Amino acid sequence: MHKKNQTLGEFIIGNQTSFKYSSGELSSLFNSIRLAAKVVNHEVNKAGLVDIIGSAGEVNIQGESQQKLDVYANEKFIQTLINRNIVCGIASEEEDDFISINSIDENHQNKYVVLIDPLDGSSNIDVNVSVGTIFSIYRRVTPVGTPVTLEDFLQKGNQQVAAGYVVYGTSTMLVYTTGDGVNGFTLNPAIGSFYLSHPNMEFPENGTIYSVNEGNYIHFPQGIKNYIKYCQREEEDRPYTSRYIGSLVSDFHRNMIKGGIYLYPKSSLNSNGKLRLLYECNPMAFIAEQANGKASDGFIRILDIQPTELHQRVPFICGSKNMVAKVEEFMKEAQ
Ligand code: P6P
Repeated sequence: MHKKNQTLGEFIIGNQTSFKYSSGELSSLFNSIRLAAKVVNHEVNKAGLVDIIGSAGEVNIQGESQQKLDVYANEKFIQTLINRNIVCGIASEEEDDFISINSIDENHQNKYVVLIDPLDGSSNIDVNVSVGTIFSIYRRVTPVGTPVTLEDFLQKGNQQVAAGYVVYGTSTMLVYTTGDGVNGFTLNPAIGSFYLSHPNMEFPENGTIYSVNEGNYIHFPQGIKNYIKYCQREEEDRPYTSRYIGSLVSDFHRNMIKGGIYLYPKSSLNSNGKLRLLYECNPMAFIAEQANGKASDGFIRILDIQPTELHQRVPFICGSKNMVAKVEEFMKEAQ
């Protein structure tokens, strides 16, 4: 049930019954994410004014230099999640290992693990291009009352209880699912509230936008090369358009609204692609499927992949279901 101009808080309360776990816990989880999103949004929007642009001088486990806003966003999301006392563990792109969080009663009673990419697309920060936060939420699988373990984080994407992203673009939006469709909320910065602006978001089954870094073309598998040429074939009057922002959340968001496909395939440069399974591909795949879209590694469903490492990478093809199916056809033919 979606009422016009509903706030995010009202929406969460109004839809708690559709969340199969304790309603209060979901509200608390999303309240912490909502708060962190507002705080990070404030910093992102003034990045050009304050000396927080540029590397924090450190390098994260991915070997990428950490922009100060990366570090800031990471700290803000972790702190707000800890303060709500329902999370027993957090994994982040910016943290080498997962963080174990004890409950206030010190008896490890918290039930949820959260995995985040606190600021995806951060190389765009200092050129004023939109960036995003991605989050993925699971129930722990090890016994409550014991410290969280790596097993709690290495769950298949089809076990997620919620996932979402914040896109810091021309407006700031929070888009999420708890397994009952996808809804988008736009921040009114004047009063600091998110309002339901995009109820029941869905990928059109077909689209004409493809998003891929064609600079890597010669390194792609033959099936991907064949698909890109298929998109460009003029004799069949292909109305395709190439749009690649270099920020997954922004490309995904545009493709979900207009119809399109995002591809980050494996290549001779990256044997498993670049994107991380746990806190980029799985949450975006959950959202895609809940929005009538599709997400695969070119052969199998992203959400069925059994993770083996916290920061593992997978090839990622995601968007309008018929476009993803077409890529899988080309990959199969080229095998
Ligand atoms: P490339 C950003 O670093 C990111 O993880 C995604 O947001 C983005 O789509 C991709 O990498 C860009 O990578 O190699 O094309 O610059």
